[in-house]
Amino acid sequence: MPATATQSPVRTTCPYCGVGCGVLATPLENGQATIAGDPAHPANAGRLCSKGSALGETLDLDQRLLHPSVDGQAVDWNTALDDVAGRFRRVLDSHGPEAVALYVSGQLLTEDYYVANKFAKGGLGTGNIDTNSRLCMSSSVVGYQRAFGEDVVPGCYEDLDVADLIVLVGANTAWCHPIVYQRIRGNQRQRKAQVVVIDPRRSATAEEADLHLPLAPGSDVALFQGLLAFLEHNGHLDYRYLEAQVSGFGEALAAAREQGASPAAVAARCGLGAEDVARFFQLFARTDRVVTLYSQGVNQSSAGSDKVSAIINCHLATGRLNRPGTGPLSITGQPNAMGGREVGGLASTLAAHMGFDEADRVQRFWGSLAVARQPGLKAVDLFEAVHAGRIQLIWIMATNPVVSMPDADRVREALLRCPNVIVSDCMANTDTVATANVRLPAEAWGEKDGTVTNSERMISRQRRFLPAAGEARPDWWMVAQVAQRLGMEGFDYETTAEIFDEHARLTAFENDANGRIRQLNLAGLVGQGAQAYAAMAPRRWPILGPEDRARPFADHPFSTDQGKARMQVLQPRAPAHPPNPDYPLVLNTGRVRDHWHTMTRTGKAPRLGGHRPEPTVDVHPQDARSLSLFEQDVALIESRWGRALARVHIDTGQRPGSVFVPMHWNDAVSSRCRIDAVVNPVVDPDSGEPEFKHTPVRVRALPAAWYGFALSREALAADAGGPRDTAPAYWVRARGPAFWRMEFVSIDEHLSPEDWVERAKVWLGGERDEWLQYVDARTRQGRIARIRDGRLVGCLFVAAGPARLPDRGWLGGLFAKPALDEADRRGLLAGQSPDPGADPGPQVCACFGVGRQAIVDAIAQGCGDTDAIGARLKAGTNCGSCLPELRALLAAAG
Ligand SMILES: Nc1nc2c(c(=O)[nH]1)N[C@H]1C(S)=C(S)[C@@H](COP(=O)(O)OP(=O)(O)OC[C@H]3O[C@@H](n4cnc5c(=O)[nH]c(N)nc54)[C@H](O)[C@@H]3O)O[C@H]1N2
Ligand SMILES: Nc1nc2c(c(=O)[nH]1)N[C@H]1C(S)=C(S)[C@@H](COP(=O)(O)OP(=O)(O)OC[C@H]3O[C@@H](n4cnc5c(=O)[nH]c(N)nc54)[C@H](O)[C@@H]3O)O[C@H]1N2
Ligand code: SF4
Ligand SMILES: [Mo]
Repeated sequence: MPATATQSPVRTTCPYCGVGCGVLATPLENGQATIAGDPAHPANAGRLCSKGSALGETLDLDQRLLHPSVDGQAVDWNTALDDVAGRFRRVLDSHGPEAVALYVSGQLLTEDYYVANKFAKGGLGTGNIDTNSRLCMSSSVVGYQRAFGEDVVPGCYEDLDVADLIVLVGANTAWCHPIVYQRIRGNQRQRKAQVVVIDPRRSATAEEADLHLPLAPGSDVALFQGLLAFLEHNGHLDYRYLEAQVSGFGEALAAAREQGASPAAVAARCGLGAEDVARFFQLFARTDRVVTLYSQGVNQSSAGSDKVSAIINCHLATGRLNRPGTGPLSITGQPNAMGGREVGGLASTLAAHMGFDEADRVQRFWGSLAVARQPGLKAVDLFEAVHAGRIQLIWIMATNPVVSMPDADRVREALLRCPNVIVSDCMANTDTVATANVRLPAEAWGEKDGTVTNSERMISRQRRFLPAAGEARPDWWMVAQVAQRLGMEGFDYETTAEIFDEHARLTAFENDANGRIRQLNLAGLVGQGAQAYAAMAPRRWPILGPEDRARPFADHPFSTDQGKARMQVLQPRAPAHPPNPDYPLVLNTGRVRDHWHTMTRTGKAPRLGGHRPEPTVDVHPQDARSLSLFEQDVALIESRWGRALARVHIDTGQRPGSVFVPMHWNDAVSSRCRIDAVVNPVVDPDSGEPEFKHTPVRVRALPAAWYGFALSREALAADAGGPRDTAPAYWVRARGPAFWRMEFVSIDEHLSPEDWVERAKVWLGGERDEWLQYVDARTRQGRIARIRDGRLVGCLFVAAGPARLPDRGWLGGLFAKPALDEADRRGLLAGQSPDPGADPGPQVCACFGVGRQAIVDAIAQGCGDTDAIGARLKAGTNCGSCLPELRALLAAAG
């Protein structure tokens, strides 16, 4: 019987990407909730992508961290907090404030973030608080500060609805910001806006662009400098705007001019076709309403800040910002990357968009606390200081650096060496939690309460709709408790409303002193009271009164000394570590559609496990040939820093010489698929943001002896030692509907099919159940199925080659059957679906579980567009995240 709702829907915000979609969550009797898009939220108007739609599947308590513990012993909160305070006291007394650090996250709420930042920079008096936004947004922060004198995103999503040209640079928006992408697509279809995608690989986003420029990795500065020179040479600059609003343009233009304005020369430098570059330059020159939206292909680079400046230069030189449909728009990754920037969570900023040169002002506001006077260490340097023992205590909150930092094995080593590692997380089994001395259970989404700011400066409420799990507590509460135990004043908060109010007051505090206005100003929310905070509708800052301003600089000077924006003098430079004979390929990394970061939450949702059940290394056919790599091989990817495994996928969308691997897989769900162990720790000199998109690597196939997979109703323990200790070299676990899935490859030639039967019994358990089994030593095949009361409970298949394995989709379907029939049993033994045509193939639509084959069939039967496919199969009709793939299948069918 379906569970019934216990109350009316709660308005909250999705905890994943920076689009910041509004969610209606309706709690159910059974502790779960139904999830729907909030039609009243301006960011999404009721839509949700695949990840947002599946939020209801992530709420169970499986793998939750429920109790505090110290050195592996469960303790009560008092003991845990006393212990943490004691550790701080000892390190502060013996080594001073520079020996302690916090490493926090854009997934904290603004209230958590404000308290953590105040604790570090005010209470402890150290700048050593950095955040995973260092890995994400810090190059954009530098770019905006350089240009505008303040970290302000000048535009908003509405600009994407009315622009005539949208340039997406280093952004796979279709997969990473799907609801914003749907707005872009809407404009492309209805208003015929042109979409240009600049990305070395043909991503899902690039597939649907009017023009795709697969530039050489890292050559963005050369491309945009070339564009600037072209615009000047052909008389497309807005000199009136430049004279009135911009400084430094003479030098900036001279530097661009040196690069030459000819599209052919620029194309040669960027590894592009001259005609494509000319088309892009002309489109940009001819179109007034241009938005350039960019993300990690720009930020995560040893030239990240310059890439941002090169884009902003082109907008300033043409006066294309601060008007509807124009502007440079960095899209933020995490739900509260912006909120973190607002409170000053980066080691390089102080608080409320004030720098360390304004420490006196912050000191006046924070009163008795001794405010830090120097910036702290940025993430990569911070973990290096932990490794070297200069930092003796680190408190990590809401981030998983053992998986997400570059040179990740060294980060793990640093944490294992550090005597005081405190981790607050809502999950128990992360690779970072495994290194902690003290584990603190944090409230998860649905339990916690506060605010987040999305990519367009819109502040929305995240509201509680579930009780806290176990003994979980809010992050701000833990920090405030420790601060109070250390005798710090100003941490006796009782509610998030109070904290938000203090943050709002700081943004307004002495704002406009000496004529310098900080655009981040929430004066209009100061003193609003708990009720108004509870009911707060989404608002976009600056918030000075009841009306919001969509464009902060439209009628105000920039936040620089003279009130003018500043163009930058730039010189293109090559990525820090070019490929070389030992490591001839470029490793590019990023995201897949249905997983979020280190998978601690999306890994729980059955419907999100089917789209990409394994990490792939995507290789161009040409490279695959020269490296003797074949589809479905398992490859070892090695760099000077480390190694990782992934399944080979041959992909014509790759740029030859580059391979792409997703960042999500980790040691909790796979064997050595943590790609960040391979990534070089090079950073941008100004922002400190790591070069995640460019590491020289070599790739070779594992000498596989056995390929196999297992499906089971119960969780599978791949690393459980089996007979003869035959743990496979490569394994990956994923969640499917009604079953767990594990894919594996073994390099052990001595194993026989019978050994696999033994192993299957260990993995699948249940000695007493009925077993179906078939082994053939000659053709090297093994098939085994466990059946209880006529139902399939688990199965395992092995073969000498990947093509000899049966389809997972058909087998997955058997788990849904109340009883197997004779044909099913014969199929299990034969390793083949009794009706091969019924094989659904890999999952495309996560919402309705529609496989590739059904879509291909529907197209063959006359469905000519996505609407027709939707009408027949429902695929693509809910969240729309699979629409690019549906269109690709339509295009492939011709
Ligand atoms: N599904 C999903 N969505 C997410 C997330 C997630 O984990 N999963 N995470 C969120 C977060 S925190 C973030 S930061 C965003 C990231 O969102 P995106 O930045 O859109 O995603 P990425 O896949 O990291 O990288 C984007 C593209 O940069 C390209 N690129 C690599 N090198 C270069 C280069 O030199 N120049 C150019 N122009 N492009 C290059 C890559 O090929 C890749 O397609 O996504 C957010 N949304
Ligand atoms: N190779 C490669 N590496 C990358 C990137 C890349 O493109 N390529 N991208 C980088 C980028 S842009 C980012 S943003 C990072 C993201 O990397 P991480 O921040 O390390 O990834 P998450 O999995 O989001 O980690 C969040 C953790 O916080 C926990 N958590 C969730 N909510 C809460 C909460 O409210 N409180 C607490 N205390 N814990 C919570 C989750 O269970 C999880 O363990 O990865 C970076 N690393
Ligand atoms: S686009 Fe998807 S992941 Fe991002 S906020 Fe909206 S629903 Fe959440
Ligand atoms: Mo990010």
